Amino acid sequence: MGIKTVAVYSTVDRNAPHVKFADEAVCIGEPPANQSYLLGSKIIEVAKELNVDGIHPGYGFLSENADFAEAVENNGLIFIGPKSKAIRVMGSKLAAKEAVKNHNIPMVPGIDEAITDIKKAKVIAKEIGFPILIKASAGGGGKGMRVVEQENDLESQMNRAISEATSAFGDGSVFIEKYVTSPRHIEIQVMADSHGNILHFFERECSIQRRHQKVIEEAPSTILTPKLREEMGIAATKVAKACDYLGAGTVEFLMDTDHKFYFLEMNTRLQVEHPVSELISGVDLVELQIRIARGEALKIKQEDLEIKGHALELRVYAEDPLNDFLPSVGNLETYKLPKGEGVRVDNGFEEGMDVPIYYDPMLSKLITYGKTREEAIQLMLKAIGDYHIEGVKTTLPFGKFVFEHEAFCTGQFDTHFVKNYYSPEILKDKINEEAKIAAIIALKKYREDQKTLRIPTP
Ligand code: MV4
Repeated sequence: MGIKTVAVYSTVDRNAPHVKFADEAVCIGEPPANQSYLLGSKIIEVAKELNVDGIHPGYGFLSENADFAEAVENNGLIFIGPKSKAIRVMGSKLAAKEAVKNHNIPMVPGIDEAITDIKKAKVIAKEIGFPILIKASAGGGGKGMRVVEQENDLESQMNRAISEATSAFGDGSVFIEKYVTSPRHIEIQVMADSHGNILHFFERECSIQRRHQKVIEEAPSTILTPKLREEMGIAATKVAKACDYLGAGTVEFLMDTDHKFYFLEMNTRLQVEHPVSELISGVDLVELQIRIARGEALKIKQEDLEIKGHALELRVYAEDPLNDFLPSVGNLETYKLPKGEGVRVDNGFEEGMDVPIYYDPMLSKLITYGKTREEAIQLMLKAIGDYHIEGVKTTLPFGKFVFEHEAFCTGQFDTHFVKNYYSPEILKDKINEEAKIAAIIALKKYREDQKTLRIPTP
């Protein structure tokens, strides 16, 4: 786009690719995020010093911090994202429910107020019907969430949820929803400009998660019909409208086994998994974010958008899938990326770099794009094989496990996939089985070579 860029970085990231790619780079502090990447006022200070026009908050860190967005606006800079008010509303699950409730958007049966009175909670739970789910209004990452199977457990679970929410978020508000037992996580990418236009860029399916951390995402979802897709797209657009949204956002839904969908929450940032939407729609979402932030109107019409092909994303983490996915930090002694048609790697590391302990240990996102889902899966398996990493353990073998799994390949999975199908033992057995095959092939090759070279055997 011809825009000059300034990167900010902490001392431990001084050699990171984003620092090299940027036209200028400024060190903003020490490695711990609260001494660098979370220092909003320091970042704004640097931006003003360098006459920056706008700040792209990325994902994570300050990207959904309403106070930061507001401070950026108040300092005469452009926050490339929604207005602070929309961030604030969607940051509270109860405020979000309140904002969308009169807009005819399907919601999980439940209440839209904080509840503290156990007697009232019992009445409501019986009305909704067990199992129910207690959720924290300020929640995220599953914190403060409690499934309750029967009335007897309600009081203790509610107290636990309240104390967990209080200590994690400083806000003990909890509410009750019907528990959808085997849902799929389907989210809609939306984009709103400052002229009243709102588009959606179809869905992403993110049901393959572990402990509320997404590992694999894809677009489109194998279970949406064109009719459901249109209904969910319209619902997502209504959510965006209800909070006067601007820029890129994601509206999350749960889909139950009867293919009924329910609005869950809205993420007011560009998400990690946005590349799969870019590939199937052919639109550069970051470019659109910047155009919208400049005040341009969306030129595309909803009718012009169509899904072409199928995209998959594997998050490559420096975590050990054989050891409870514990972070495996260290030096990237070997680090060779796969490449080729239909392969995209959004990467943050280079050979020889250390993986720092201070941040989420995501090394890259491995993304493949094919005409069909089968083609994208085959490209992914090939790309995993061509990705050479030594020095740290990664989620690549876990990805291979999923992309070869029948439940994944047939599209028959839900948010319990990892719990239902994965164990380190299965992966270990698979790795050993493959090592045995490799040894047999090596032996066969060795014997053939012996024949052609006519090496006399003693
Ligand atoms: C639910 C649910 C079932 N029923 N709500 C998890 C985090 C937060 N974003 C919402 N979550 C859930 N809400 C009702 N009423 C199940 C989950 C859930 C989940 C959702 C999407 C993807 C993975 C998940 C893993 C566990 C629980």
